[in-house]
Amino acid sequence: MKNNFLKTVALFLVIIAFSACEEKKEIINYPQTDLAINTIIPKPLKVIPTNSGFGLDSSTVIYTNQTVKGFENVGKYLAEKIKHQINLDVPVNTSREESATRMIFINQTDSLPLTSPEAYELYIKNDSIILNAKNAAGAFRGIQTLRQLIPEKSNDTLSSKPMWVIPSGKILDEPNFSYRGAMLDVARHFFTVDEVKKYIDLLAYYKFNKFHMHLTDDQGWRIEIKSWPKLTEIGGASEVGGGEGGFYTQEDFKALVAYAADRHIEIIPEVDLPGHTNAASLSYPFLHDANGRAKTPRVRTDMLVGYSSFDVRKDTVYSFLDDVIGEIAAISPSKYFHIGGDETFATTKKDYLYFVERVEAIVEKHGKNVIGWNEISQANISPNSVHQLWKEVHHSLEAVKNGSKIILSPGKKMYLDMKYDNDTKLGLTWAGLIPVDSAYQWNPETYIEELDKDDILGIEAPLWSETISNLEELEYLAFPRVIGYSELGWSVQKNRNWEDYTKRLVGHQSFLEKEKVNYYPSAKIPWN
Ligand code: NAG
Repeated sequence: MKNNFLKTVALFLVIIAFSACEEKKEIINYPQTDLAINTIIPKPLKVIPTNSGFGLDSSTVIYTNQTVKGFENVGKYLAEKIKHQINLDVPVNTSREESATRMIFINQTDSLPLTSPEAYELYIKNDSIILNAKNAAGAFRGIQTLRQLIPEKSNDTLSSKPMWVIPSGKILDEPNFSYRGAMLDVARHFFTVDEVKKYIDLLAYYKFNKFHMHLTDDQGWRIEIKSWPKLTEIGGASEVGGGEGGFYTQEDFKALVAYAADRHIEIIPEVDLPGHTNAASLSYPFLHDANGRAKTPRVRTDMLVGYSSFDVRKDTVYSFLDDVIGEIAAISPSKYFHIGGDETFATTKKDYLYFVERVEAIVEKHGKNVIGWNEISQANISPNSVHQLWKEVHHSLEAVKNGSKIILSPGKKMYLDMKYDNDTKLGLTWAGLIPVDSAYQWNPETYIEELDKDDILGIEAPLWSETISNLEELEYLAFPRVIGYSELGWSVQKNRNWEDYTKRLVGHQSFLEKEKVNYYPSAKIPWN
């Protein structure tokens, strides 16, 4: 209470101090720019234009609330991106300099007329920009909107210094879904820390908040487990096509978690079990189910699925998993741990159900909730476990009956590894072709008729990597479809429309080019 009062007084004094200098400001007649004609993706909830502009120039200063956790970092991130975008230095949190006439305030407030913790409110006026958010995550989403409003070119006729004119008005915004994810398969092909960071950075620009890492599969084990070193020594040494593979040390993984967290993105680790485990069984043969249908482990560089299984009746398998899950859980702040659970054709159904229930208990013992591919909902699991739909909708109905929430990743709509069209050189086709318009034109809220919106946590776009082995190829399959998914996750249905979306997407071409994103130049988008 007292704290809030002091904060209000401090803010008031700052405002008075700045208004006192009002007379020094140049009077600028901004050209009529219209905030209503913006290219913001994902589309904000509400945009109310006014008839002026804010001139971003070398006298602009960002003022952030230093006392609230994370706000100063949001200000610094904005300054860094402005520098990168238009090569303009904007100081953060400095005591006011004489030359500073324009302010960008990033404030914490508890009184937004919106409910999401990621909500924000952006006022663009001709002498200041005020971004209000309940917490740093909301402020971070808000600065992405602001970045998208900064024009590429300055107007050099308005004042003595170059000015980048941002149209004025008010934006009220919050996400439709709390879970907006992308997944990367780093097992079929390994992607370096820097490659993953670039993808995370791009996802942050589009307000994603989850990044799921598929860390293990038949062809590779990609995360260091100190108590079981052969997992990466042997299991990490190859990949699809016979390349040398690779793995993340625990330090690498922590660095990625921190990098994502700075962008208010949570990393969710996945260890795919009990199938998709050839690399683990190759490293430690006792894990392999030698008496069942599973194929004897060997280095696998092909793209087949469904032939491996752990021996789920052995207690040593569970002590191994206790170590693995324990080590990863200790360096992973997410409340979720993804246990895979898909395509266990080499495990009997009885064994599979028994296994999922035992592994769920291990995950919970390490303080996490399970996420699993849709098959896990056949087991008797806790309602806290989250179900990720990729294929069988009837499993999703079982999951909801059990009280679980759903993440939607339907293969035929959201698999970024599906080809755009028959000529696409990369990608697969088992779930169909996914051109840019069909990726965008569907409604997650009604995808499964029987479900209520409340049953759905959100959406996630998986990118399996059997056919991609570097960042250019990753970008080619992900962009621009993943930009459309950002809008499916963030924007309310009534604000979404393909015609309007394509017009806005065209406005992102220069961003993609500046960031050297190797996007697919879909003929359906009127690119310049
Ligand atoms: C599925 C597999 C996955 C594979 C992908 C390719 C899931 C949950 N499982 O067969 O291992 O990489 O499709 O599209 O998707």
